[in-house]
This record gives sequence, structure tokens and C-alpha cells, in this order.
Amino acid sequence: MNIVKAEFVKGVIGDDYGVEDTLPHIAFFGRSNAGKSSLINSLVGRKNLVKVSKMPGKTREANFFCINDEFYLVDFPGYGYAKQSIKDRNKMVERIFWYVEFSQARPRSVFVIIDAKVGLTALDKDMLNILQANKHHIVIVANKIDKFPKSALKEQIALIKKEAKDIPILTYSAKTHEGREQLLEKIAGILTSSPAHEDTIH
Ligand SMILES: Nc1nc2c(ncn2[C@@H]2O[C@H](COP(=O)(O)OP(=O)(O)OP(=O)(O)O)[C@@H](O)[C@H]2O)c(=O)[nH]1
Ligand SMILES: [Mg+2]
Repeated sequence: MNIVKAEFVKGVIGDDYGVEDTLPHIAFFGRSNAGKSSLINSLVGRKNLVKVSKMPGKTREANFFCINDEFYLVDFPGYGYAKQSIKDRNKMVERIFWYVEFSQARPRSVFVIIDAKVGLTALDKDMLNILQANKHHIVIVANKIDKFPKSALKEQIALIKKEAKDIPILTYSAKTHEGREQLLEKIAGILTSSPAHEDTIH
């Protein structure tokens, strides 16, 4: 798949995740600082389509990016950022869970982005359980693989695979763009396969 067009459409703070068209969503979830926004920039081949920061908690809204006029990449705020107050954090997690459990805007797939070095955290595991309970299609993307020498990476990915059970895992580096072709192929495959919940897809 070639990305020829990527445009920011809207940022959602509340729970109005609907858009005026019926294009499919690919949602990006993950811990703050895992690299969701960087990964979207890398995927679309633009340095600054999405704002990135060394300070966790950069993304405060669910940002919709329309790609090739065909689908949306939705960049969600991160969860599990220690410096956020518990109250704020709960609000963020609550909104994400609302999107996952009740929203009519059912994503075609949820990409759970993790820092390969950190692995799956307790919050990631909670998120995966909720996604599975709500029968979402899930892909785990282990980002920041540039931080590893090759042999250590293999070991770490094997460990993550063991914990992730049946969920497919892809590896990525938003810094070097390694894994880009595979991830684009994965998205293309997801978009052409028939949705699991035709009646609720938006
Ligand atoms: N080495 C390396 N650093 C990365 C990679 N991806 C992201 N980063 C860095 O990680 C930090 C966080 O990246 P963001 O893309 O803002 O992370 P995010 O998941 O969107 O964070 P929130 O918006 O807070 O949820 C930035 O300093 C990025 O430059 C990667 O693949 N390799
Ligand atoms: Mg972000």
C-alpha cells in the first residue's frame, strides 16, 4: 500500500468519535511515550503530521487522520502516564474504554503500540483483555526496536509473544522506519478483509 494523501481531520476531546463518512478506523492505543504519534508520522512518511514529544502526555485528544481518502488512523492519548493525576488518568482511560466498549465508531482494528524495551505493562494487559472481551481485532506493535542489538531483540520479542498468546505482533522503529512495509501490508490486509461486526461498523 502506498500512502499518497494524509490529512488531519479532527481532534476529539469528549466522546463524539463519529465522522461524517463511513470510512474504517484503525485505532492506535498504548502507554504514553510508547511512540504512537511518531509511528503514525513514520507510516505516512511525514515528519510532523502528528505532534511528538519527549514529555509523555503530548497527545491530549483522539486525533483523526484521513489516509488516501480511504480510512482513518486514529491517534489516541496514551494511558498509564505516571505524572498525570490519577483523576486525569482515569478520565483518559475511561474515554478510551468507552470508545472500545460502547462507541458506534467501531474500529476495524486496534493497534496496541508498546515500547519493545518495556514490554507489556499491567495496563497494556488490562487493555488487551478489554479489547478481547469486546471482540476487537488487535495487533501489537513493538516499537523502538532500534534500541536493541539484533540478538537481544529476538529474545525480547519471544518473551512478549509468550505473554501476548494469540495476538499477532509486528516490530517497528519509528526512528529508522524498519517494519514500515510489513505494517502497511498488515493495514491493507485488514482493510480488504471483511469486518467482524458488519452491523456496527462505522
Ligand atoms: N529510539 C526511538 N525513539 C522513539 C521511537 N518512537 C518514538 N520515539 C521517541 O519516544 C518519545 C515519545 O514519542 P511519541 O510519539 O510522542 O509517543 P506517544 O505514544 O504518542 O506519547 P503520548 O502522546 O504521550 O501518548 C519521543 O521522544 C520520540 O522521539 C522509536 O522507534 N525509536
Ligand atoms: Mg502521542
